[in-house]
Amino acid sequence: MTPAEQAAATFRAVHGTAPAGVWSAPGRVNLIGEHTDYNDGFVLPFALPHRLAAAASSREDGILTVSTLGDDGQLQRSAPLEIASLAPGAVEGWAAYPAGVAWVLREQGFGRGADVVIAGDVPSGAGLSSSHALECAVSLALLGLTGIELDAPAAGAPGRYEVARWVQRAENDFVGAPTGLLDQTASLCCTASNVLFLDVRSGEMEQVPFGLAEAGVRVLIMDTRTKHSHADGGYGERRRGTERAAELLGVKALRDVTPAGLPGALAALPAELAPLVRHVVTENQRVLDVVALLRAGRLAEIGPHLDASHTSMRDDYRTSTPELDLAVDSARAAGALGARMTGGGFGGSAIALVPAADVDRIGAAVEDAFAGAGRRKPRLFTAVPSRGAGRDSF
Ligand code: GAF
Repeated sequence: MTPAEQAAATFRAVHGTAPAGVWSAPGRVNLIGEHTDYNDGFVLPFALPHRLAAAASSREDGILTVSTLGDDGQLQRSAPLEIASLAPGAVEGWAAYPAGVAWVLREQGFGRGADVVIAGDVPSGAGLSSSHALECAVSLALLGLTGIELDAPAAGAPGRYEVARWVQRAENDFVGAPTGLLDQTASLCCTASNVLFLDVRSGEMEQVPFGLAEAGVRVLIMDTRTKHSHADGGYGERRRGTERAAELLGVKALRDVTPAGLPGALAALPAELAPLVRHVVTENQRVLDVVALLRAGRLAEIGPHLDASHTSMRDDYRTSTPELDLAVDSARAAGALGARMTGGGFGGSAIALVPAADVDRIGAAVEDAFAGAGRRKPRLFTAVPSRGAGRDSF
């Protein structure tokens, strides 16, 4: 069953009728460009084939109910939420994500009651953006129930990037996770076969072809199955550090520090902030370098930039973990062309660019390394760039 079929079937089981529609949104990996989004910089994600689907029907009483079918097959049901009374801090736990979306859409004039049932296959807590897939699918469902489809926009309807900004507001102000724009934009704006080159400052986007098969390579995703959450302190602390550094340097955001200006900036900063700035400035440049290689059809040559990105996150930004380092190091030792942690860090997943013929061998070497180190078996899979969020037939 597809996620859409599963969500529709679960909706029927819970509510006794077919849903009015099903909308779904993918998880993502970020190829490169980490912790650059909230510094007005560049990111380069692609959408996973894994999706969360929201089956939904309108309610006339202004109430939102949400049920989710978890990875473990268990159905969790939120308490009924009155949309008119939603306010930051009013809802806790997983239900805060869909409630935050209902809250932000109410603020935009789309405050309608609904029954929503979520199902799908984006691994949760793996740093692959399952929470944003959920938020984006629910946004599309609640908009869709008011007659607005992003793929066939009516006059005055929001664009995908605008919806991404609303989802960011839900996440920042309602859920309380101080995340940037990478994940929602990836889930809403990525397209099949491409990576999305996004300039967060201007909102400009380019779909850059990412022909893995033609280049004879694959992206191996290595979920370390270790904890990851951006509502926790480390992410916010890094973010505040970069904002403080920008303030001290007298720039709007670290995007304004160029590689040529980096030595001067580093000399002017306190020792604890300098490595954060070095990461952001060099990472922005690595995104530009990777995009240049991809535009030139040289995908198989991007590996050293992935490696440098990981080193920078491990040593300067300090968002890696022993498990992420183990995944990256063991994949490289077995012949990966490049590897790095992906997403916010503090657990979650790493990616490796591997020759197509070596996927199984490199995956087995990573598993052996985890077993040898007494770690939990990682979840490994390959993924191709897939379509962004949209309405499904079911
Ligand atoms: C998380 C956040 F949600 C993103 O906004 C981004 O900052 C990322 O960490 C790091 O690049 O996924």
